[in-house]
Amino acid sequence: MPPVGQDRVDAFWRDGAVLIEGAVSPDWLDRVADAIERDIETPGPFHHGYVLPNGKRFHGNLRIWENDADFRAYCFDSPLPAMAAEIMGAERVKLFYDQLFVKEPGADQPTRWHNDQPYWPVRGRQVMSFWLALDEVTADSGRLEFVAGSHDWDRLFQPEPFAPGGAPYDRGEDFETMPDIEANRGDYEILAWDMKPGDVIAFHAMTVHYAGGNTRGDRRRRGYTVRYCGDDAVYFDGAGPNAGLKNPALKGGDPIESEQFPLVWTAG
Ligand SMILES: O=C(O)CCC(=O)C(=O)O
Repeated sequence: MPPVGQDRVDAFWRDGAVLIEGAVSPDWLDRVADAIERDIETPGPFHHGYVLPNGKRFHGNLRIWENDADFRAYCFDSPLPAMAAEIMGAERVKLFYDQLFVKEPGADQPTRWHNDQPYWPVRGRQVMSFWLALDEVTADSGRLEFVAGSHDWDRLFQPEPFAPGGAPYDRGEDFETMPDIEANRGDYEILAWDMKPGDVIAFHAMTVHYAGGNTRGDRRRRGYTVRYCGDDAVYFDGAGPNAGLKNPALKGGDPIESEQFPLVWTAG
């Protein structure tokens, strides 16, 4: 795997998101694809899938590396940890968690505009994700979109449920209401890339993003995201975060590093 390269690192820090084509080899893709089918068959405790009113299925799940050797190997041993170190400029890279987003053909519910960090019990600049495409991804199959530069807004938006009828999140004091980006797309610079299997998008935890629904009847849209933290990331124990991501072993301000958030890469 060649390094990410300075141009892409610069694009990440300028825009908050960058496409890395062909980042994941066919061997890793096969292992992840098989693991996804196992997860759909037998989801663990953090499953967050649902069936839409049109009968089509969205399968979501998180912290799945903890129960599957192939997801674990991808999070620990694939090129991703070194890529995260290069992008973040980190000396130590910690796995935060992994998450699956499978929009089956016709699962046309978009993923609402949001930024990730308010959903998470972590604060810091060195916090990022890699979204891996398992299928060809196009505008009509649930492509990801990003508001360029929004990672630098320094604004935390109130988490809202993604599932129709999902339980509300705690209201955080410093959380703002997300502006209606959908109705005012022209006011923003929006970045989006068609993807091929094996491409990844690297994006910052503060970048405002969205994904369309899968309106195609002939193609799945399987996305697998792995999230990493670097040197400055600390545990946050205030209001807002997803309960399934909290870690009782840590208290507010502790460096992100524990059994739940393991060290996966160090410099030198
Ligand atoms: O794949 C999707 O629909 C949403 C992905 C996303 O929001 C994420 O990985 O943070």
